[in-house]
Amino acid sequence: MNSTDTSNELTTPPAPSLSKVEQAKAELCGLDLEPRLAELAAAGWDNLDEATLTIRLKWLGIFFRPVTPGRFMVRLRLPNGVIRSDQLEVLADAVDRCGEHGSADITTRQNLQLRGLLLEDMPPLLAAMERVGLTSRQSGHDNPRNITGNPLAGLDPEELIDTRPLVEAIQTRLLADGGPRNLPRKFNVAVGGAPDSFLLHNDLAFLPAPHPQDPAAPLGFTVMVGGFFSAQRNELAVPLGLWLRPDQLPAFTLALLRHYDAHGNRVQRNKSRLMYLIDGLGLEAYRAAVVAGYRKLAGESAPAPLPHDGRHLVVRAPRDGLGLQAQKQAGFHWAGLHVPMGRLDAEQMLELARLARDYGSGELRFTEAQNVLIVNVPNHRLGALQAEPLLEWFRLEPGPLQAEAVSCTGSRYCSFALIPTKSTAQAVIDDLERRLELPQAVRTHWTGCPNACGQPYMGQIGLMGAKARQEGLMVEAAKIFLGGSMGQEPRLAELHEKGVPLSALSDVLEALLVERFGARRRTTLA
Ligand code: SRM
Ligand code: SF4
Repeated sequence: MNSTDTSNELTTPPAPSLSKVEQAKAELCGLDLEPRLAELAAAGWDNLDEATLTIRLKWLGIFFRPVTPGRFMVRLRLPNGVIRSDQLEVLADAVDRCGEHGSADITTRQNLQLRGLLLEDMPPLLAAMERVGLTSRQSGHDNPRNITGNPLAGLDPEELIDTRPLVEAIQTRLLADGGPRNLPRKFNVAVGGAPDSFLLHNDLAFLPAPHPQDPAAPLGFTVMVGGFFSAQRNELAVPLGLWLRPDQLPAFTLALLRHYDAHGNRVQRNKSRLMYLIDGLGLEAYRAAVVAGYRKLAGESAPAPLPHDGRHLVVRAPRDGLGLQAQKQAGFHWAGLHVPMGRLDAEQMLELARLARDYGSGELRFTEAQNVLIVNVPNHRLGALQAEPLLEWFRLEPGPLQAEAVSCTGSRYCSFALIPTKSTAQAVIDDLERRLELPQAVRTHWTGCPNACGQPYMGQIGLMGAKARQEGLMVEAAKIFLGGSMGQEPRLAELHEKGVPLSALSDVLEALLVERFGARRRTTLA
């Protein structure tokens, strides 16, 4: 090597190396494990290499849980939160076989997770799911996650656009050949179909909006991009400046994901979410690149996305959908049942399936507030439905704090958790409802760590697991965030208290609810 070569070597920076996760993904895609699943299960989970166990299996929706080694979790995909009784029964059967280990959680993405499964349970479960039209494919890790939509789609007297076929069509396009297999990071997509806002924390959100030039034309969508929560940074999505017809959504989503696939950050995982890419390119250059990709995918003769000012029809905080509510179809109601902390056991799943079949059309919906709706109940069946024993536990009219309490998984199953989120939330809320009378529901979002799966910044009150010092000892605690609003002017909640020991949480929240939310202390406890 001559002297010039040496100087070049010193001045040229080394090529950035791929993160460990990227290297594992590049070696083998988790989807390619599917035909070998029975063989892997027979070998025993503790003989799997670490990347397969903790990364690749998530492409099949199978999650190793370090907190319950050997007992896996399966995360489904339920587009728009829709599920049928026969599908729920298949899942209930799988949970039931897990005995005391089995349970299921309704997630903050209108989805379901099953717990307590052994690796050898997976091949028969995935086959049984496929027979009834369910999949868990690409529901975790660096994949497009369950796509959310209006839980009241098709029933809602205030509906603007039925999101179900759109969400289905986007999922079908993304999971088909040519869809993304190795994104730089997770990716969240949501489609709004009513005036309710709960959309802007997604990487890509479609919000109903009139045609920019022709008010008489059917509604379409304005495109919002870059929303996300993480331990490092939290953002609401911003207008991309484009308007799409409903039939353009699937190809547009795929084009945007192909661009993200090609240009997202694969070196620093904590700088990989879409907003970082948009920051790097600038919104205009990003928009031009995505439109070019879309036109290539859809064909130059297909109509182009239209320029748009980002104005939309999503103007108020989401309804909770609970109780008996009249559908747009005369003579029918939906029944919105409150599921405490979104947790279900096999028996409750079977009961829900039966109620949906006996009283409704056999269809149920999950909401992002982790509740369930039984839909298409004829008016003359409402009285009998209300008398069902399950409704004593899954109430139509829960208390004002229960109704809108959302909680992530917490330390019972999640190794990131700093507190047992669901049991803490349940105990504190029970306590506060005994102590206080509230003039209206207050939305609390509970999350076990800064990953923010329980969407703490979206709540009027957000709570996040933390540690605090109390009498010289480190104890479990919660940060408190206030002021989240999902109405016409969406706003993320801001930090109010940085570490309230859990033992003091009821007292601190009681004072907050009295001072800021009009709560009155009961003279005798309820
Ligand atoms: Fe989440 C990672 C649970 C919604 C942000 N999330 C995890 C893991 C997989 C961590 C792990 O391996 O243990 C958790 C699994 C625990 C378990 O056993 O259940 C987990 N996330 C959940 C669920 C189940 C919470 C719930 O109880 O509902 C939700 C599943 C939704 C689904 O059906 O797909 C869930 N996670 C969310 C949301 C909310 C949303 O999507 O509306 C967020 C914030 C929004 C976002 O993603 O921008 C969220 N989860 C995260 C993050 C932080 C992402 C980041 O960019 O840093 C992580 C950690 C990560 O990805 O590195 C994470
Ligand atoms: Fe686990 Fe943290 Fe997500 Fe809760 S917020 S599920 S503790 S990763």
